Amino acid sequence: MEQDVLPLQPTPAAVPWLWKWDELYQLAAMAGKLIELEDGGDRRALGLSNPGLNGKPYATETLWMALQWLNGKEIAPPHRHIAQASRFIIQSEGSYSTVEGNRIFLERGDFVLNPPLLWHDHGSINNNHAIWLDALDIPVTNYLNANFFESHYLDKQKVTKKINASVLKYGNGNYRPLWEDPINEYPPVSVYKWKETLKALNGLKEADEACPYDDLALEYVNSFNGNSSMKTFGASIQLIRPKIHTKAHRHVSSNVYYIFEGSGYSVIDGVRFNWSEGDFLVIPTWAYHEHCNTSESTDAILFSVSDRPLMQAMDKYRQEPLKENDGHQIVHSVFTGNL
Ligand code: GTQ
Ligand code: FE2
Repeated sequence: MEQDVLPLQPTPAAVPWLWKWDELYQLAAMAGKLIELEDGGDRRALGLSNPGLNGKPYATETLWMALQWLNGKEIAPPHRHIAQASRFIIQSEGSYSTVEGNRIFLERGDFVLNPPLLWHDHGSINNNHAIWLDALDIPVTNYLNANFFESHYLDKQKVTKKINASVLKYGNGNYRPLWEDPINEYPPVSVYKWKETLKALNGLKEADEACPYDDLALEYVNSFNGNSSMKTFGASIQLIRPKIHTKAHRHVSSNVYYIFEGSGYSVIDGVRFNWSEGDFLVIPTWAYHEHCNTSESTDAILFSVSDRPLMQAMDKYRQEPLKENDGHQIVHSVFTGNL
């Protein structure tokens, strides 16, 4: 049988890659100066373009990841699409996202959901610019030829609910107003506040249990059904304690990391990637990977997005540990940014 048709194992075109924060920040800030947002649902988003994907602006075969820059007092006009969207907030003091009339103010570390076909616009009420990491399933949607996109006739939605309504109504997502039926499709609260996430991470630290491959990691879940937050991808927050060096494994799912705090390195298929706050890292599907927090005293906190929920839904997910060398790869080079 032709191996192009039935390869022995996954053969990702996406390559392991690291984008440094300083470079990305400069590009995004320059885009903020040079590019005006226009009507028609426009966004100022810098898509992370994996060098293995022939110039496509995709981070992996399945994930669109972009740095979105919003200037102070600016409005990114309303639109909607079938693509599932989410954002992790890198910087924001006074910026918001309005989803179906529900305006939520955002702070650093918040994880925000935008389920399919819900109208959304973003804005900032003061002079501060905002920077978000957008994660969408655009590559999957386009591969399936399933995309729909529509811009709104208004230049911003009317706010029809109280500010921060979904947070006020559902709290942390563990409670449901008794007069409402469960909404199982997507989590009822459209934001996971950083304050809650940090509390959960600190709790896990006390729990005396850890994962050999990730140290302490929590997936953002739909608390009404236990599933991942989105259907085609999920997101996690991970804390690697000082001096922890995890074991290597590989799985059928690709991951994109954002280094929220701390510094260390990951080894991906034998190449060492040194990272620090603000960097982005791609781990392609089926690549061996392990992580190390090099600090003696501070935690490393990593946000990541994974297409694992999609793989699992289609019964394609597999995972295996590295068996040799006590579960650690042999490092043969250090990533320099050259292909
Ligand atoms: O903020 O609505 O990075 O629709 C890509 C597509 C952001 C958004 C992106 C989008 C958005
Ligand atoms: Fe959008």
